Amino acid sequence: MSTAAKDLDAFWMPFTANRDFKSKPRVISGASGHHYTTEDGRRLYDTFSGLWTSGVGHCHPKIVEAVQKQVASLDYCMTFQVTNNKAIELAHRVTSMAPAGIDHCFFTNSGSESVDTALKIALGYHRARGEGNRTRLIGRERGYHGVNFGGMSVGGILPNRKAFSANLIPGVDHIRHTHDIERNAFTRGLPKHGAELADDLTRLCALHDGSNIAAVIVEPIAGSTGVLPPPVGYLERLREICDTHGIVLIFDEVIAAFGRLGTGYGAQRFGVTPDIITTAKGLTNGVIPMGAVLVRDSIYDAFMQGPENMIELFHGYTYSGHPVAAAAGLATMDVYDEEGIFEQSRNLEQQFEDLLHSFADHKHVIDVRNYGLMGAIEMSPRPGAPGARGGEAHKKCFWDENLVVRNGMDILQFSPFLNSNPDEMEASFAAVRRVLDSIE
Ligand code: PXG
Ligand code: PLP
Repeated sequence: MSTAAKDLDAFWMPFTANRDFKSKPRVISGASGHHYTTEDGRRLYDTFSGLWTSGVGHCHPKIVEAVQKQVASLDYCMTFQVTNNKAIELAHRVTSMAPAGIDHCFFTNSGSESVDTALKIALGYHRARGEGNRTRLIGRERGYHGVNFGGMSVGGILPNRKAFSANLIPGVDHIRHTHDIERNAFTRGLPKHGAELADDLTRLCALHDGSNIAAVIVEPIAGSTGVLPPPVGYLERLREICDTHGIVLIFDEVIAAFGRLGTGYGAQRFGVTPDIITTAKGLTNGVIPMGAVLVRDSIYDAFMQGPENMIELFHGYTYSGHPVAAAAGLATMDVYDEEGIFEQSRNLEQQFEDLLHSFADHKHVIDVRNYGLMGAIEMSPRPGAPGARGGEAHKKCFWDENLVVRNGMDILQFSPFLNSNPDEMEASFAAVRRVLDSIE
């Protein structure tokens, strides 16, 4: 009996329709490069690079080797009170790639933990400076900041919040999202309209008083909600308003960092520097769970006061700076450098944009969006059955076309490998086209 049929009931799957899935499971048992394999020997092309995670491809030999070596030499070492050489090295590596003035790194194990860590650092920073009244946190509608209580509260995706409405953390508000199909449908790259939506933050400063706001967190380009690139001028405007009111600006770059936008960090591609950057995913190419929060010097320095024998930040995870994860991170950074991955990513952008926008004429498609190697094809929902069309597309791609395609409701999301082969990328979109043609 295959693993699929035998064991699946015990596994409560995350963000999955469990009963529907278990009635006909899609189980992966291996991967190499740009393909997955299944237990029955099928080979599937992965259009989502894992879950935005695995930009240089699966089982990259250099990363595999680094992990194997590390696990056999130093498998675990706490970073509370002692530390390990690999975590030190990786902190240097990721901060040296960051915008000037962002020179400190706090390790976590996921994007969700990075977000909650960043929010706590922002609150602690103001308190350390004697502005402990700054407690409000501002997120954005349609934002995704993971699933822990802090990130869920500043997040703006309704189904993720609905069941926990009374338990969200207090003192949070949201600015409006930037999605505007009427004005921006089928834009290539950054939409022209909507920079003024950043002024919604001014409205919240007037409502709560800016001096009470600790931090604003946004994805510089929203990913999980279906890829919403920021309107031209929007991020600059947010930065200005934060500066005016002394608010910490957090860019949640769990997806945008490490080459997805052709640069080390999205901040560099957009030319706007936040105060804190949250990362995960591409930090280790998805091989070992790890996240990192990158922090501006002035914030770090504000904590480094008082008696030197005292802990400055009462926060940390058992696995912060895990040596095997850090070894995977270091090998990933080597691959980024040695194989010119960010440049490869940039060179694929035009083809990716053209392939996505070739769907503009399709009867089901109401919008196409792209920036860097992030893209989405939004389909109209079937009347009375939102999500059904997207779900069917995902399944048909898997069973009929040997293709893994991610859908969020009726939006197909694409996260091609940063080192995709152009012919394979083209073939994958031809297969998506056949599937969309075949569904109602
Ligand atoms: N912030 C952002 C911006 C993310 O994209 C997280 C935080 C949470 O990371 P963890 O590692 O705790 O999952 C994410 C994660 C999708 C999708 O379909 C995207 C994410 C997670 C699940 C699905 O695009 N991003
Ligand atoms: N719960 C208990 C009982 C623990 O002892 C710990 C850590 O020691 C945690 C939760 C937190 O776990 P982690 O540090 O892996 O986030």
